[in-house]
Amino acid sequence: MSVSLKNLNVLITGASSGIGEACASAFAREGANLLLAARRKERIDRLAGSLEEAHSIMTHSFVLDVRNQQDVEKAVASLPPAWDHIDILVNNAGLSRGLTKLQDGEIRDWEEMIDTNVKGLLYVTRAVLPGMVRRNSGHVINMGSIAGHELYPNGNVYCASKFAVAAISKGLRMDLLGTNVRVSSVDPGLVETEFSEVRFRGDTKRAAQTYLNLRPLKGEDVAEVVIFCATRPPHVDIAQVIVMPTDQASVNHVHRSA
Ligand code: NDP
Ligand code: 8X3
Repeated sequence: MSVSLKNLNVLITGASSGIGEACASAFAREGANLLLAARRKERIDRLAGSLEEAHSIMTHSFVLDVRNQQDVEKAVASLPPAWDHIDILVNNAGLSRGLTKLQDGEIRDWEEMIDTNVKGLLYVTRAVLPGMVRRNSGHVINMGSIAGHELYPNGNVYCASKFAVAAISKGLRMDLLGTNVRVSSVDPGLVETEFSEVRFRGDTKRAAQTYLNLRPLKGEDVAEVVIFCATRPPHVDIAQVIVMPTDQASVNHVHRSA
């Protein structure tokens, strides 16, 4: 039986686009109050306003670059009084940069992926988790990827960053054993978002090739899985979910209709 998310406080990183934005809408529909974080302020402000109006929930949006440890710590420590605790953390902020053989790789691309997908996720978790442990209640939902289970040519550092997320999720479950704090890893295959545009630095034509002639997942499909994890009864922890488009059998096997 599912449990209610009404009036729970949910922090979503990377809420300005794609899967994070879809998660925000899905949690809002469930009546949760939302802390929305990303770097693009206008987007999260707009999203916060529209979700507040549509669902009569509380929201607080704030600019956050998860790569900056001090900013992360300060942002979590200085939340307004109404947000004195976080019930659910959705560690979604992440990105890929480039698709290049390792021997030709751009060091700054590697740094950005590792700083965001691995270190950023750790910084946010480190800032939020002690409160959950203190209250003996909470749920960390990490956005992993099929790229954290399998490798594809030229995916090297992005895949490594998602393998790291898988390791962090598993390790966290061990470290939290004996508490009521849950950890889930939601690991999608191809989802059509701004992900590929970011990977190819605004080359929309190349980005579109990624999803050409197949039916990718939508952000909403992944958000539904996140909500499923979050609404299980307290004794149930969905540790890991791999969610793929029907047209994708592995990172290297995709069915394109033409
Ligand atoms: P989008 O590019 O649409 O969204 C990425 C989000 O991450 C944006 O809201 C962006 O916000 C935020 N973000 C990026 N860097 C930072 C940063 N330094 N600090 C704070 N926020 C940041 O892509 P997706 O929605 O697809 O990606 C979301 C997550 O899902 C990522 O972790 C990705 O690895 C993962 N994923 C994606 C898949 C896909 O096929 N699309 C498949 C499997 C997993 P802003 O730029 O405003 O800061
Ligand atoms: C994103 C999925 O296969 O494009 O994590 O790397 S993939």
